[in-house]
Amino acid sequence: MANDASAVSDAISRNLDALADPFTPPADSTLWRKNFLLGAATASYQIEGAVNEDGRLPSIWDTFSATPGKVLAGDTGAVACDHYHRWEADVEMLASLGLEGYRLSIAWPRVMDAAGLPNRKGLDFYKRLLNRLKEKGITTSVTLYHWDLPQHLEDRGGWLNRDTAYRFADYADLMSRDLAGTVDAWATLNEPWCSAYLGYGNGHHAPGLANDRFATQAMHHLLLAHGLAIPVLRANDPASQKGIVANIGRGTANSDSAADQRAAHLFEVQHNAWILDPLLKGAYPQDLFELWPGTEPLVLDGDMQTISAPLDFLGINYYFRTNVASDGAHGFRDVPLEGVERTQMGWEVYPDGLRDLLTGFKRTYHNLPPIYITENGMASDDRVIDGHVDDTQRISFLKRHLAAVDQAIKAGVDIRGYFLWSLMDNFEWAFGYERRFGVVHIDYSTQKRTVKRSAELVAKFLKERKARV
Ligand code: IFM
Repeated sequence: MANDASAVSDAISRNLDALADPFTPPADSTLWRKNFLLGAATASYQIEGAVNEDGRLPSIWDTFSATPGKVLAGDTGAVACDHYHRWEADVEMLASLGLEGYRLSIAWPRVMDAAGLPNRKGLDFYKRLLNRLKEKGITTSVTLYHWDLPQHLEDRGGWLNRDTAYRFADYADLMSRDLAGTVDAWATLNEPWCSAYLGYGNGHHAPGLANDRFATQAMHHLLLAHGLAIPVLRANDPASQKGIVANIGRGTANSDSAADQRAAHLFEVQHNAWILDPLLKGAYPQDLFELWPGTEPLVLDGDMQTISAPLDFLGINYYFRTNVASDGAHGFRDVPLEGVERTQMGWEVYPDGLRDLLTGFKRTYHNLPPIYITENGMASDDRVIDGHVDDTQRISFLKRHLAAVDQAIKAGVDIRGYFLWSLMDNFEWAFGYERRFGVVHIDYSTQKRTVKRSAELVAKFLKERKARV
């Protein structure tokens, strides 16, 4: 494995200077500022594998992916990128690419047993990983919950059970006591919209329940979990930044009609305001309950205050836009546009959506915290040919989205960094291994890592930026 790592870093250095460059940002881009953090992101269940090792308990994704018909081709995260065993080579690869930040998540079922006691072996894995990242000078951003809920908590109702929020605060307590000093930024949750809506609203993700009322209640408990964890993280690890990561979606109207304009507004209420309003305004958007009448969650006194505790940063994940029209009742329906550029996921490539949402949030939320783009990237059907992966569409995608970030910064939005999704190809949830989001290619039969051209170009830019006085 060590040889693997040095072969990868030798190849990176050999290739760097020789590359023609369709990626480097223009000279006036704010991305040349050295304090703009450029890194890559992953998540535990998507890369680690080793699901039965060192005392890790089952998660809802082990259960869900083992259920026939839930994941494309019956794929599971049992082995994934085998990162649990190959983490040293993977850190070496990150460092040789010159990536300045790494966003990872901790698998809750790996570090805590059903009685709430620490699992030392699991904790030590993250401790070794984070220490090594710090030794390499890489900024560490740790997400506590990227969807792998311990199955024993789901068996007691999962995010429909208010108690899960308190169990999450215990977990945050344990992690931040143990890992304090190795983490630069803690994010409580990744994309609560996906956990609540895909997990409990339409059932496309674990645990696979489908009921709008469940979705709003699960969201409330997720946000409560976040709000309960923030003061715990502050007390245990005062030097680090604390925040949360939200996925956001751009909705555009299919026509100028008032009904379609309203539909686009409702789309963004459902995707963005549902999460951002409680966090930043301390209230759910009432329009949400026009879309889903009768789904108001049970909210106890003080909850909204807990949820809207000040944040040090807001993580934003952005991928695509959705064009919508009125559904003729009180909602919206997708109207896919013809002739637009799409990715392997079928998602439209629409960088302006990122800029427009960010500048819109700055207008809407007067207390908008500093922002990190915690995920942005695309899937393509990448193949290794003669030892190379020429992921042209991704190079152009990244360049255009980074330009959108630059525009938002110039329009006054405080954006501090950007993490590519993802460092490496990985288990793309219900789509299994078919969809490749990495800037590093994984051959799942050999676990060979091949740095894609996009990663080489990012590395070249970072090297040039570093060399500037
Ligand atoms: O792979 C996911 C990630 O886990 C969460 N955000 C979106 C990515 C692409 O679908």
